Amino acid sequence: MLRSCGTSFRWADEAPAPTRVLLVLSFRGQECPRHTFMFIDEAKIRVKAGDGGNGCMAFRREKFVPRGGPSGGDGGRGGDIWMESSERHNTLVHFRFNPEYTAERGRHGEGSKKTGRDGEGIVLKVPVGTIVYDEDTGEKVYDFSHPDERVVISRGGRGGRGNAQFATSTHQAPREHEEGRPGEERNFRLELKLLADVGLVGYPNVGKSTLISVISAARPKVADYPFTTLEPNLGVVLAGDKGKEESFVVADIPGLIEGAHTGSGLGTQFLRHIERTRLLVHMVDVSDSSGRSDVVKDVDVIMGELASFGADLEKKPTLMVASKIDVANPEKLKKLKQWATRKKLKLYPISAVTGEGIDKLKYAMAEGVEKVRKALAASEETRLSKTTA
Ligand SMILES: Nc1nc2c(ncn2[C@@H]2O[C@H](COP(=O)(O)OP(=O)(O)OP(=O)(O)O)[C@@H](O)[C@H]2O)c(=O)[nH]1
Ligand SMILES: [Mg+2]
Repeated sequence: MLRSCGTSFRWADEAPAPTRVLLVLSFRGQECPRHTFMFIDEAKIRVKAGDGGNGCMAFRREKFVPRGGPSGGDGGRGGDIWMESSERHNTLVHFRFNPEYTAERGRHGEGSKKTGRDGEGIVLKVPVGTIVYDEDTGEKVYDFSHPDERVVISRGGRGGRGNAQFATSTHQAPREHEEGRPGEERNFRLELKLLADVGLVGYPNVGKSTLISVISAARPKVADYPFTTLEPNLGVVLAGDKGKEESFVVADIPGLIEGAHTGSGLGTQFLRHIERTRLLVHMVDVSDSSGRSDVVKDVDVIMGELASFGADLEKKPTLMVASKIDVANPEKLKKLKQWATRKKLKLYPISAVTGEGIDKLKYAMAEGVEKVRKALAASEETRLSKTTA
């Protein structure tokens, strides 16, 4: 099953702190201003660590053991709440569906000096790059800059002592026992600078913004003229079965035209926003609305512009998409298919209007992102094992 999700981003000027001004913007139906910018994904969560179990008040009563003495056990500790950075996550979107977490409480102590079991802790996974703030004080709690970092963000309550603990030589039948301490309850704000995983490229008007608007909650302006998009738009896409969704970030950037690297159209300056993406989706309009007759030339022009940007963009893993197939010119579609077969590339024909091919493309994007993610993790592991050897 595929689902897209609702989300909003914060937009921030990239001026150095402390002059940095943060604005809260929902990108629904809004165009972002012309600045150098970054997108910030944000989530608020409430956590409650487990309460400690109560200490028990009991006395040993057994045949042949007169005055057996106090035997109340201690309560168990409440579970802690941890946060761990993970490379498998790259957005905070999972916290929007599940903003509250409560760890298990410790079991109460029992007679025969039995200590209660400790409560289970909870580990919340966050993407590398997440900064955690205490929502109530505004204080920065932690900055996850590396994978597999783990910190306690909320401590479980201590278990109360049972009456056995209060026995002394002069106080041999204590009735005192303690209640467990409550677990910490805290509110956090999580912030993550979003990097796009997938970049949409192609001529103006091929349907890039329309595609991002049907696969994510981003609502960029869509119109039937070139250069509708003047600034990149980001959208978070969820793909996979409910509860096990993978999320990834897609960037829709202004269209490219022949000579963009020399400044034609809006130039190639926006390509820097997709320099660090893991995958490109190259969209080719196969309808007659493009006004161009040769789809293969369209592909070559865009590839040429990507190559002249100089960041190896043309070598990135790329999914080829034939857009607007609901109004396709059959000749153009056939020609693009033949070209893709010759190049041993898979072509994804889609229509953002009828929805045809959209789910398939979404799965392919998720799969592509995951593949590159795994390859990067493997090469990082090899690098680390070499440096430690
Ligand atoms: N029939 C049809 N029209 C589409 C489809 N996708 C997009 N369009 C139309 O094509 C036009 C351009 O769509 P946009 O999404 O703005 O194109 P873009 O690639 O973002 O364009 P720029 O922002 O100018 O680069 C709009 O009028 C859309 O409604 C489609 O699948 N079928
Ligand atoms: Mg657009």
